[in-house]
Amino acid sequence: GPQCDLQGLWRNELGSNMTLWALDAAGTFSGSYHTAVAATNKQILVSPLQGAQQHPSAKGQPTFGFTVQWLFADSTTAFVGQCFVDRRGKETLETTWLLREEVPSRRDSWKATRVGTSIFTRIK
Ligand code: B9F
Repeated sequence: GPQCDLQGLWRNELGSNMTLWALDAAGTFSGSYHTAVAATNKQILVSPLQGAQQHPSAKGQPTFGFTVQWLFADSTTAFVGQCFVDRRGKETLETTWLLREEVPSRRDSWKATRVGTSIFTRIK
């Protein structure tokens, strides 16, 4: 079947946009993330991401992971997912994310992680 290509411009159900750059030979990649939501009064800044795709050459619907280093918050989000491609060649990234917020003490660690799912479709 057709290959699923991570490189490009993607949008999720929240309206967040991300750009993924071409993979290197090892399957690692970088990109940028522009979140549409933040739950903070701070100004949203486009933030860098770093990731890796599994078996970068062979198979058609690879798994991948990436982390976003937010430039406006003391927090980190990690996404894992899989790139699916349908018979018409339409690509979808099915992901699950963990958002770790910086908390002042270990006693607050229990409330520091959010989890969710997100679906990205290609816009370019
Ligand atoms: O809102 C996050 C943040 C961390 C500490 C203050 C603000 C940073 C942006 C996260 C964006 C998330 C969503 N956007 C998206 O596209 S990543 C997963 C979702 N998908 C207050 C404390 C922790 C969160 C809000 Fe904060």
